Amino acid sequence: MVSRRFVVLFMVLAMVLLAVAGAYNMLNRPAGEVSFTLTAEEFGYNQSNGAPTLRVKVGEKVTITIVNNGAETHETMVVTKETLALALDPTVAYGGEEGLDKALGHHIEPVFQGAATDEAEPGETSSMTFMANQPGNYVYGCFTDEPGIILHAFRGMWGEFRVES
Ligand SMILES: [Cu+2]
Repeated sequence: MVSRRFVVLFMVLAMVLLAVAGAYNMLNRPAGEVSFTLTAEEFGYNQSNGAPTLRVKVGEKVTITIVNNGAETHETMVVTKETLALALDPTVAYGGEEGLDKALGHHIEPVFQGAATDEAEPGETSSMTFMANQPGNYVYGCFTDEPGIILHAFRGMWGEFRVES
């Protein structure tokens, strides 16, 4: 009886220790490198699952790769939520890339240096690598347009990108 109680107590203690060690490890995870691979199609990323929220730690070197499984050209850029808000405004989105640049007052730019892929044609893969050196809540999205039509981001092709301190 006593020994069984001892075993149970020992197991509980071991679980508590493991949980504490796990939490410590997570909180103190050294900044390193992290990579994500997303499929791109009309009109979303990882469409069957919805665009995932990507989380990184400040200071990490981030690689995002898109695999274009769609029938149109796609890309990805990490931008501010303000830029996305403009892209989601129909009066802007229906003007395509040109309309967005006009609304921004300049050509669209990534929020981190290098945080944009080249355009990927159907069947192609394209990557970006950048340093996530500023904490905050950003978004990634496709800011190309269908010929003469609207921005892909407006069609739902975007997701959250969080840089946690
Ligand atoms: Cu696209």
